[in-house]
Amino acid sequence: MPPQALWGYNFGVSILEGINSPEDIRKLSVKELYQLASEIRETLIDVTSRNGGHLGPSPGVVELTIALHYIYDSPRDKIIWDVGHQAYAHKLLTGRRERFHTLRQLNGISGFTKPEESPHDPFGAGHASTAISAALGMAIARDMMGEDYHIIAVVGDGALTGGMAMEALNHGGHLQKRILLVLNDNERSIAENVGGLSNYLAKLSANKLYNRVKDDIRELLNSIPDNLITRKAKTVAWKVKESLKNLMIPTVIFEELGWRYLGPVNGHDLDQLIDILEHIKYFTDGPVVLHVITQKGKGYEPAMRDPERFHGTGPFVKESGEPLKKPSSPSYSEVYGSAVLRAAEADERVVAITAAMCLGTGLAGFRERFPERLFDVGIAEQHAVTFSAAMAMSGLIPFCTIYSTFLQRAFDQIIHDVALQRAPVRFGLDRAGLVGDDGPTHHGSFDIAYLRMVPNMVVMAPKDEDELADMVWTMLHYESGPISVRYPRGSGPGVPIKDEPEIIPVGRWEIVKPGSDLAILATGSMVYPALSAASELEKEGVSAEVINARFIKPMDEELLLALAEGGPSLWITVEEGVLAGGFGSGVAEFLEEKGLMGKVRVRRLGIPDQFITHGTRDELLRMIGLDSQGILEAVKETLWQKKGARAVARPKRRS
Ligand SMILES: Cc1ncc(C[n+]2csc(CCOP(=O)(O)OP(=O)(O)O)c2C)c(N)n1
Repeated sequence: MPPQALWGYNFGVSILEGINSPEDIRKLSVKELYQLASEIRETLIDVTSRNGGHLGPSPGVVELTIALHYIYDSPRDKIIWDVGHQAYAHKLLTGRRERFHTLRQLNGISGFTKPEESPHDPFGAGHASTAISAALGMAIARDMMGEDYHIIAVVGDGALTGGMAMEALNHGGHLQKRILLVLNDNERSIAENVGGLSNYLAKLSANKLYNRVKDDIRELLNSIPDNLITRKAKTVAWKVKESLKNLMIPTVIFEELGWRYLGPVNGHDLDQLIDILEHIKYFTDGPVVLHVITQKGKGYEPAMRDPERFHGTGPFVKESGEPLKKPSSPSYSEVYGSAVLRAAEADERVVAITAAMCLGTGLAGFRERFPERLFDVGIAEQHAVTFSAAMAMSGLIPFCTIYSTFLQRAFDQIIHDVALQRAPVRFGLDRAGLVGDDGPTHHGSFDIAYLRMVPNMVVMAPKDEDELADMVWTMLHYESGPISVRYPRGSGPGVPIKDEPEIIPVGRWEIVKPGSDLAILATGSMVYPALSAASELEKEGVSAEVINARFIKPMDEELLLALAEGGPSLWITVEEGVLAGGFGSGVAEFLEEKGLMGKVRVRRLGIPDQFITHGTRDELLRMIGLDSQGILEAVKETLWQKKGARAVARPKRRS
């Protein structure tokens, strides 16, 4: 019976509710496993419709997840999910069912795999293309320590475009360790997958002759009762099938690299999956690739229709798939995307580069308008940066647009290929600061620190949408070297955007509110909360100057000197980035260099030296004191501590 026909199968009682660990799955019949799959899908749709999340990746691998847990013995055997965004079914089956409704919420379970959450998550993830390296490292440890367990890495065809995955494939062929790489091929990254490799995978899965012969052999084997066929005969049949494959598919890249290639198999057909996984578990040694074909969003019509939008979604109406709340103002990503599009209209040398995040970075409009000038390089941030550097060195104007957290991957390329040769790459760092429910793997906490230390680099952060548009315009016209702008996730204060953008003089700050008792030097997303704190202080008779430190590098030294010489002697710096090596550190370094340390007391506010959990952006900002109330309290506390400061009410500590 084809699996689709079984989806509606219902035995009247919930099977999922009886699954407390993978052991419970092994007690079920295949028919019951299909019902389990359908219940899991319902739960995934239900919870993500309320909490948001990755609805696309997880429904696509429901049968695969069930089959893996049916055959392998987790947590003894290690299942490593690349990215970890497709592991929702895995979470449901590994003791996290009762907490699943807390997915991605503060104090709830994470949207990614996380060892501290469960022994069934042997390796944490969030960034792509790490699973094969992790599996190989684990295999070496297993063998050196004389242990015996199976290691399975589940990697998407998108993640396979990442350099790390390629490096590990190469190394894995050399090491010849027993690991299984399940290649989950849904022909998509977030958008359609790109490149020669994805074309090649499509050819592999479309090899009709091979697939037919393979299915015939399988059917033949299955038609013989188990008591009439020995394991040995089954193995011989498998070998015949393998030899046929090698005849019909001239070069299987994986095999050339030293991996045994099996598949492709239908990833929604539990019988087939169980059959082949069993074979792999008992009859193969060394590195094996199992090519599994799945459909993204399987079972949820809106996600199958628009997998790009549902890859990662906010809460939505279950029946229609429509977003639950429509933002009242355009997101920073959209503002950035429109500004880059405007730059492209003004100058035909402008090109945009994305590493598999076209929609997320607001470049979908650019893709539509100038498809030949938009380069999606796949999940390949390092390549994206060096590729952009060469474009810049050769006369183009590249806007290399990458989430802050993923640009971490390309740190050396930024230094070696961009900054060292002053290549005028324009960097757009989306989702800089806390991203909210995706949590610590995705927070853009480090970019101020990792960019401001690089010589020749300009680092900007806008206070609002209009300033972001001006900054993109400034980037278009800046040719002396690399220049970057960081902006947060979601919407800003919602200010109107001028018809004509303006160039901002590089290194020039802005005094947004004058004051005499203290100065708040805020950057980017922290300027408006600093202004609110300042107006509260005003009510208590404290006059705070608020400075929009829109250039983190170079800083406005003229303004800083004037402030140190004639302004208030208490400075509060505020940034949505790590304190270590951040903007506040830059201010302190400046004072030290100029011998002004004795004149000014600096208190730095920012992300403390710890990984911040998941939750809504507002909750997290509040938690670490980066909202207006937190700034207000920090100012009062500092004033209260400062010898000789004017009397202010002692701040109450927030729990
Ligand atoms: C280094 C890095 N860059 C970008 C991303 C954002 N991202 C998350 S999932 C994904 C697509 C992954 O595609 P694939 O591996 O095929 O898995 P699928 O979502 O199709 O199941 C991308 C680009 C990431 N997690 N890590």
